[in-house]
Amino acid sequence: DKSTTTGVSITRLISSDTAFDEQLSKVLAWDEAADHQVHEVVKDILSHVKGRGDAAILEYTQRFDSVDARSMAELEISQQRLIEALDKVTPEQKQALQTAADRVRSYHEKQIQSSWNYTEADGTVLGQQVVAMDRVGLYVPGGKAAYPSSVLMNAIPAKVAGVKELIMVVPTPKGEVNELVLAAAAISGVDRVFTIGGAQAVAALAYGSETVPAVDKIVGPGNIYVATAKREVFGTVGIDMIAGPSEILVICDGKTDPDWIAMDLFSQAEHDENAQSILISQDKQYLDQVQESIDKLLQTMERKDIIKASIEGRAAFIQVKDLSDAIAVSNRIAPEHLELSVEDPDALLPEIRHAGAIFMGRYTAEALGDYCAGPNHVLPTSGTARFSSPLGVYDFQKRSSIIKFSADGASEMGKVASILARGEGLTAHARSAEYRIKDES
Ligand code: HSO
Ligand code: ZN
Repeated sequence: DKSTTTGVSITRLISSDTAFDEQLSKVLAWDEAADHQVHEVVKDILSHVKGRGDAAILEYTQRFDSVDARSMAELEISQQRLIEALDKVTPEQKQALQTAADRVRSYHEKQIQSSWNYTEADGTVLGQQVVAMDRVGLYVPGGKAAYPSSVLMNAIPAKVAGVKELIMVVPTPKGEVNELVLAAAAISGVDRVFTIGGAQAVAALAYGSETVPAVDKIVGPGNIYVATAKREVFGTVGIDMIAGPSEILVICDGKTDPDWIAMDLFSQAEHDENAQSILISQDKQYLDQVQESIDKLLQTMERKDIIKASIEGRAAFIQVKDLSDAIAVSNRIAPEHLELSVEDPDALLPEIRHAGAIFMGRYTAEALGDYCAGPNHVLPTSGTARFSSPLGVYDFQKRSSIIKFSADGASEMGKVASILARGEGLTAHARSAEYRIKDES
């Protein structure tokens, strides 16, 4: 059902309806257009960059971004230029970036994993050594989709993890640079920046060229060409998760100012037409009030066309029996962002099973988390919070197992390994282990 009391029409569901499950599945359904043509174009770009390096990157950048550089060197932004960006943004912007960066850094420092080991009675030592990746590439979209906040959210965890070299790529269509993006890169300690984008930038990072060093992992959001290229180079390099449209789910007990909730829903809706905003409440009248706020506030929004398209296309208001029913529905959705706009969010928290980030209480707007609370804003979307986690320091660290046998340990375990190896028909394994078994005669 679409309720059209006024301007904006919003899908309404009731959790006790027999068809609810089916209706909810429809609301959540999200087809990522698997575009065959895009795939072909991307594969072509990847192979050209792999084969011809700088020359190909340069050609694509001239063609797609209308940048008339004659050498790759012209497409690198110096550290000096990054520092200058800090003076080109306003002092308030610089301060706000700095505050956000400090908070993001402090939060992520808590995520650092350490190496560990333990010693067995016979002196055998077992452990795990944690090491940062050597080199990471950060993709930053150009133009309107360029979020300086995303530079902080991707770059800072990598640097906190101890990544030695962080290489950022950002397209600059018609040569236009985004000073806030450069300022964010300066503040977060990005080591090198190239003004390249698209599949050709992903290829440059994955394969390396004369000028662009090959990285071990590529992170950061991008358009369909970038996402397709990242999928394609996965295996040669690591990649982060590929993000779907942003989502917010608000559970409200009906006592938060409806304007606040309407604006929280808008805050995701304004990202793009496919973003999803869901409101759950046990109070039908409250849902009506938020609908009224939406109709009233929409007219005042700069991005009202995007918001309207997102709300009409993908939003839903769900009426439930009570708060525990609300949690059950939310767990089924596994939202990227979950706001618990209720009196006692701590009482609900233990019941939450799946959500990228949980925003507790009426004061905690998702927008604060998007910019400066400290936790990462790169979060699992499209229900993937069932099995994945926010971007973090752990995504830039890897682990090696450590095994150090004492003579006694090797003798004891040699017997076990030998039996298992012979069972598998692997005689070299067995004899390798048996050499270390002590002669007990
Ligand atoms: N809400 C976005 C992150 C963001 N918001 C960047 C504003 N700028 C992630 O879902
Ligand atoms: Zn946002």
